[in-house]
Amino acid sequence: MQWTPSPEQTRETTQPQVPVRLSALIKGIALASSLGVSAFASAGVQADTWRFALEEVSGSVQDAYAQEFKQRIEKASEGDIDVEIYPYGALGTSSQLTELVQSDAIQLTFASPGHLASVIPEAGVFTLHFLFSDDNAVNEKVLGNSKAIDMLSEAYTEQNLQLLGVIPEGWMVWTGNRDIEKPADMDGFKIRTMTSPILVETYRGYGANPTPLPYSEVYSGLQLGQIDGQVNPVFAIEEMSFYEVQDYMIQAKQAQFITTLVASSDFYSGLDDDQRQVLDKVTNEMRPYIFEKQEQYNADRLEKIKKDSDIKIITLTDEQRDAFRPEGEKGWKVFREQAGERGSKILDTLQADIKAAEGE
Ligand code: 6CS
Repeated sequence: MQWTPSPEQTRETTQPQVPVRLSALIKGIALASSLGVSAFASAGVQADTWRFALEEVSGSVQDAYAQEFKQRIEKASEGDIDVEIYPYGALGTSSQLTELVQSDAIQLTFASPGHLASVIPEAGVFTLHFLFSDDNAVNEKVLGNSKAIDMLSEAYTEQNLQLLGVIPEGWMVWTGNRDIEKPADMDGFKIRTMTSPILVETYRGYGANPTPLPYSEVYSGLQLGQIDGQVNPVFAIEEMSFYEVQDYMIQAKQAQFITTLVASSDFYSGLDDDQRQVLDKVTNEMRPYIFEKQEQYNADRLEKIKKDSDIKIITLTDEQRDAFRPEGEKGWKVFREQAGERGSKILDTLQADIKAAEGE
């Protein structure tokens, strides 16, 4: 089938645009500071405009979150705050978006641990294989109230980031130009991963040949045969058209895709009390909304993929999944080494909380 890029995909694959726009935005802000005026004012933007950048395109789970967040914030603040949404491709790659928040050029972004763990290794806990419950409702409950999140929050603060939410977006699903049903099938498999070294080592543990790339380069990498496969939730496999250039989709429930919502610590602590309360209230209340939404998006997009393509969809049995566990859990050791004592505590706490929640 001929692939026609959507306007969002065209923008996000036009790589040169990213650094140009990024540097223009940063330069504008630096110039404003040197002139002693508010960067927002110089850009013609009110001080209560919150710029919110996404790591995903329009129509994604992150976009659904941002659109609802915008409505709720604008309503709760009675027009005091305007939220401007920048879909993936408008400002930069995942890592660049985090840098924009850290430097206060924008106020909010999603920072997925699959990339962010390069800077905050503790965040890599969310990318570990066979850690989370097979029942995603259990995971959502744990992520909403585990003490592990408070410990993680400290690590974010050290990088001038305020952790505002931990959001599951669905099971990570392998796609490939070959079937993967047993660990030996991973041998030499050139799989695109997000850029965190913990993820890279996890896939090396399976015997695969991991290739870290930005999200925007995955489609062309698959199409040109530079990589054999990739891993992402179903909604993303559909909206980024990966399924059109792959022969197999393998559901192994080895990991959840979990993202984090962040602001800069300076921005957060500089908010007046009313605005901070609005932000905290809205981010708390968004949890059930986005959990339901991601389930619906993943289910609907799976049906769309089945209808629109002849990709073979394979769901591994519990026995088949068990064969992957020992290799998959090699990543845990790498995580403990890279994330140190605090990281190990976060992992132990999460694991205990998941077990306890499964027993309830
Ligand atoms: O694979 C990635 O890089 C991206 N995947 C998703 C579903 N969201 C953002 C992330 O950067």
